Amino acid sequence: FSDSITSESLTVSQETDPALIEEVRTGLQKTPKRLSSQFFYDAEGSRIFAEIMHSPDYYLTRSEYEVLDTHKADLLRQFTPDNRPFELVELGAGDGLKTKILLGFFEDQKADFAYAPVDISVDALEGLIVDIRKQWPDLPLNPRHSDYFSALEQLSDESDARRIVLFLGSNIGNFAPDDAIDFYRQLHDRLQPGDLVLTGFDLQKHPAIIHTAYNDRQGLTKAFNLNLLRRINRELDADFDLTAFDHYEVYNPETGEARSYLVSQKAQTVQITTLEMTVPFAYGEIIHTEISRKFTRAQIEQLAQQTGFTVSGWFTDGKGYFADVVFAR
Ligand code: AVI
Repeated sequence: FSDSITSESLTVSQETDPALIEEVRTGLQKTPKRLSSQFFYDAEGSRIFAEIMHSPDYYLTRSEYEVLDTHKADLLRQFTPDNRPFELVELGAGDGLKTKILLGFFEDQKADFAYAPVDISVDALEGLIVDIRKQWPDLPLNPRHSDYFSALEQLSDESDARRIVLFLGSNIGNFAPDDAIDFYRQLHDRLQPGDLVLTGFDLQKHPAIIHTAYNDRQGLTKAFNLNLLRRINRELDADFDLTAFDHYEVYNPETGEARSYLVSQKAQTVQITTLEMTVPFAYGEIIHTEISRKFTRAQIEQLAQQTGFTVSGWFTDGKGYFADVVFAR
């Protein structure tokens, strides 16, 4: 199956991502220091994230699963108003856990569609393809190993299928607010009238519930955050002492942002041999690694309106924790 993955070959995962080199070089010279959560997803990071998705404190996956399962028939109706075939382009497909609910249902209903999973983790993509081929051998698959923006550039105008971009799992929450606007503007530019975007938004709720999701009792989020340093050690020949950094998360209900940090537990210096860099850390100094934004309905409607879309479907779980929202181009 590997030769059906377009854009980059599978061997890429063995080499250091040039974007990681740039991120480490510039991010660790900033005040405060920062490293983007985009780089969490090496093989180990993807494995830990899969565990997080199944963990009791991380409600997001369960909530979205419920939304998609409850509303799959409504979604299919939205996707096929006129029996035109459609292509589901899933940005950041991961292990496709939730998407499989839709794929299974659409297959049962004999819908005419293809599935194009896109992911920056080749390991996640590989696993997903094997899985899907096993469960639905006849489902047309167009996998792409790429980041979101390159995937958008590759959206072709050749097919007459309606494009339905899936951006599930609150991945949009990991974008800075301006980048989110920019992202939907780019989507709007690349899609045709009648195409749709289905986005999973984590909604604002009791702050304690959100706080616990990113401070889980099993320590999975801590391991996930620290794994970024392990990745830098391996790929850039650095000597971060993983026992000398801790995970810290804060949720601010005024901004709706959960922010994750790595905290230096002592004054220390880290060598990054490949970059010939020495990075000093004061006791208590942080590296900001992730934003996980939570939305209100008004903010989501405003996002659609600012970027040229109309909200054509709004689906939530029973508790109102999570919304999967259809934007129509
Ligand atoms: C992938 N993303 C939506 C997750 C989130 O909730 O922001 C990543 C994550 N970070 C910590 N736990 C999970």
